[in-house]
Amino acid sequence: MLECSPFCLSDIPLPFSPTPPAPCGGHYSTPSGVILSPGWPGYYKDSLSCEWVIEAEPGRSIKITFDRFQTELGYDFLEIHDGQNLLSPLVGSFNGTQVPQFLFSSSNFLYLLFTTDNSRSNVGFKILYESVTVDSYSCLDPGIPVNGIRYGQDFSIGSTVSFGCDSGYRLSHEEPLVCEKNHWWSHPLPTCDGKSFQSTYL
Ligand SMILES: [Ca+2]
Repeated sequence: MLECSPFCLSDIPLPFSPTPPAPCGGHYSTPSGVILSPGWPGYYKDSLSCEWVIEAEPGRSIKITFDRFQTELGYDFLEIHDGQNLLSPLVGSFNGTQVPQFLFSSSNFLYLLFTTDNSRSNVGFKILYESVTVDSYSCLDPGIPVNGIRYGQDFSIGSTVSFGCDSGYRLSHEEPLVCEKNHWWSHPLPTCDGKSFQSTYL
């Protein structure tokens, strides 16, 4: 017989329910909102497979911003597809802490799939989304790297912007970003990496 002394934890009635933990997946169609990894603000569980679909009004796009992102590097992935389901083009498969500052859908749907393996967890993610209008002749503001600057203010199709870093920081890639016909930039926004990263090359 199971002995609980002085009492079993499960026997203690909660005076009221706290905020329920974030669900594994869902369909979101409000103009803006937040998607949290299941269990937030605690660690996510093992062996998850959670799907989210974000739907904006027809003719609009979805912008998502990564407010927090940390998963087990190499094993727990957030896949983002540019459309309604897993068959839509893959935007990226993110793990560890490497995510863009934000990204956009090219249609009014975005599909997210979070899969975790059977060991080791982390805090997961907090993603903000909003429905936005995309100008038919330009890309959206690509942002500016932390500790860096951007050269170029023209975001129209075919134009390029480039970046530099504050002294002591190194640009992660030098290629300028080109605004392509599909309203996407040709590369992700570079990062400005600090001195601690440089020392690994010396
Ligand atoms: Ca894991």
